Amino acid sequence: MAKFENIEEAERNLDGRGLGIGIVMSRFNIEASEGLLSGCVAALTHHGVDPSRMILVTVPGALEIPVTLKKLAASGKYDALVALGAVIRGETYHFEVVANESAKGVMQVQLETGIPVANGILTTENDDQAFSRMNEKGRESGLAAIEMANLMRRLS
Ligand code: INI
Repeated sequence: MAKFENIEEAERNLDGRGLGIGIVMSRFNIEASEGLLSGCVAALTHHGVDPSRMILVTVPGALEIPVTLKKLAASGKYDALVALGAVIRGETYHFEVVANESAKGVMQVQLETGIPVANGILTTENDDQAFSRMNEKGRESGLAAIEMANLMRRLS
């Protein structure tokens, strides 16, 4: 990124050492969720997050993710959280409800608690789209969690 003289910049920091990360994963559409999880955990460990500082909590569906995130945030043990799940239009007529409400809940948790939450809940038309995006989306979510955890520390 361009440097501007005389302006302090909070640079992107992807050093995961010393961070506690909580992952909440929906078991609905489990194959896609597990693909998300493997991309996410690979990114976290690659960037130095110690597996002993991670927790994985699974819930029945995406609508149960926000309240679980809120509980983890309240524990004070985690610097950032990750929400993982797949909401697939082909599977349900209330796709919009599940997709919109889970995203809204994730946003609400981070704003209410101040603990950043990376939103790795995929919303797709069908299984194939979910399978082709799951690895990269999981990876991006892990990186976002590390970056935001470090940014929150830097700005405190
Ligand atoms: N939950 C998901 O995580 N993905 C979906 O695609 C989905 N669909 O298709 O309905 C889904 N529904 C379940 C929902 O999240 C709750 O678990 C359920 O309504 C019970 O509260």
